[in-house]
Amino acid sequence: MQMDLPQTLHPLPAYLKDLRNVSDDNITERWTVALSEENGVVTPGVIPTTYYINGVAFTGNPMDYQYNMTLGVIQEWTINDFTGGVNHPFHLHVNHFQIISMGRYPEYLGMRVGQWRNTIPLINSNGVIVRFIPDRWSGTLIVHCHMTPHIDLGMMTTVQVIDPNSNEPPPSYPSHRHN
Ligand SMILES: [Cu+2]
Repeated sequence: MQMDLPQTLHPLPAYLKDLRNVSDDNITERWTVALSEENGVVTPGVIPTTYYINGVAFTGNPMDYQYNMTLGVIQEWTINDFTGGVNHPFHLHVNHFQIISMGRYPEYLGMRVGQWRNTIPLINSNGVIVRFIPDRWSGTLIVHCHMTPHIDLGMMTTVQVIDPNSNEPPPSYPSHRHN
């Protein structure tokens, strides 16, 4: 059997623009994420009983969100891992993100700056930076460590994507964790 192989790679979907060189002035929505355990106390050799995202162990209430995003607006998330160095594969639902900085490790498990992923390993890394544009879908989505036992210990949270053009009235959000 003979078949023609493609000579060029398929282009990225239009919504996956290269966001590496976007100037700071054009980034209006930023979120800093801190992963921690046992209220910031790391005890070597001791398995934590609680993990936190920005000081909160997931309550189970999807309305207990931590961050608002606007549909179609560039997001920049800086992720810092203050846990004891276990791999926490940080996972975002719905949208892929582009890796802007890998933090401590320039490359890890084949992941490197410029790639689009929906999960990035955090090995006690600080200053991991990702960017993405929430595309098409608005509503509540979850962000969590992809180690399932860590979700059970609290390492999950929810964020919101708000559609500024929606005719729906905005849901009544709790006011205490708006960014
Ligand atoms: Cu984890």
